[in-house]
Amino acid sequence: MTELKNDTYLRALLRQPVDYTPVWMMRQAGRYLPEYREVRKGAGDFMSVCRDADLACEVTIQPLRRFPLDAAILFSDILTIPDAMGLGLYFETGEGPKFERPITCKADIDKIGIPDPEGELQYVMNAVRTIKKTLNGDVPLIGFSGSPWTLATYMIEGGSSKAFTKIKKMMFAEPQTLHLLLDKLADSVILYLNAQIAAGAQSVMVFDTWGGVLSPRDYKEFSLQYMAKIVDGLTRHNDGRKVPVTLFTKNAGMWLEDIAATGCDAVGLDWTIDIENAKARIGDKVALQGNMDPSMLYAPLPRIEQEVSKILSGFGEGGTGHVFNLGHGIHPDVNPDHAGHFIESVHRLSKPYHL
Ligand code: 1CP
Repeated sequence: MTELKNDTYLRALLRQPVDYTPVWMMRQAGRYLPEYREVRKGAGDFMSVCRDADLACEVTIQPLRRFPLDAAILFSDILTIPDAMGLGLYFETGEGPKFERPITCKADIDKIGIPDPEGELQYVMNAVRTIKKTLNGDVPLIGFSGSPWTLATYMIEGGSSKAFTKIKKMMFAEPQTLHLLLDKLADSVILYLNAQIAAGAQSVMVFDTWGGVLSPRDYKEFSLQYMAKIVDGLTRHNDGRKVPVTLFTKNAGMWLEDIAATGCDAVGLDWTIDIENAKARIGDKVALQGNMDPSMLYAPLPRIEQEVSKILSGFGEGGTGHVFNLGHGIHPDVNPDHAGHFIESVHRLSKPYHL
């Protein structure tokens, strides 16, 4: 078993006693850090950082040099799987991710294979191995993937979307075709996450950024069903420890009971729900991750601290089973000192909840 100097994050996910509430930030490595922008400039573009294990490791560690974060997250992207399926990922400046060959019909789906994690995606596993070695047991390493539904939105829309008309057209006109794609993606995600676990990831998270654009029935059929399949297929013990799995669907406050029923260890919350309400509904089954509005980091420091304090008291008594986080990724124009104050506040203000 790899010795861990700080296992607070893993313990909280398993609802075991901890001394304080652990914290990490979604997108904690990224453009709000000048040292990240420097590395990306040197590498030329974002995917070149992902494909180079030493650079991916460097930017993963950067936020941990600045702040006493309780976990590191692999530096990569959810779109590595569609790219490995041959869709041709590229980034247009200021416009986000795009695909050269988006999915348009059943024939496109029949053509795509399930990527070999130690083949086309070996660069991701190499990054995991390098980061794990460099962390040297300081904090746990989080592996991640996109959910099948969220990956499918990018693959069918050809990039980011606001109205999701192309994927919804397929969903309502040809549901079986979309199911075929989602099933292939679920199988791919299972292999991919299990390979990250074998390479050293000590917990995994599934990002379902766009599940919240579905109706309750469609969410269950087209997103949650496939996340449940992933939870069932994951390696849940490795290296002498449990490997906790966190599911995060943005805008899913209405469906928390259904998410918790998948058998995941933790549910990620965005900021549109009170954590108190979430805890009352599913806190006896799973840990909760979240849930400060990322825009709160623009506020003056005392206001950030007040919000941290509100969320901690909302989670309340006992305190364990809570991993503090933002409700979504940190914005690129946030002052890093505000992020530092946020993290320090969580540690300081949470201690009384763990006596
Ligand atoms: O340098 C740059 O300009 C690239 C910006 C960037 C970064 C830093 C992208 C492109 N991806 C990433 C890294 C990333 N993406 C991580 C790294 C680990 C960390 O948290 O520090 C993670 C976990 C992701 C996950 C991701 N990528 C998600 C799910 C989580 C979320 O934020 O909702 C999604 C939807 C993506 C797609 C994507 N990749 C990049 C961008 C700008 C986007 C979003 C596009 C959109 O809004 O549709």
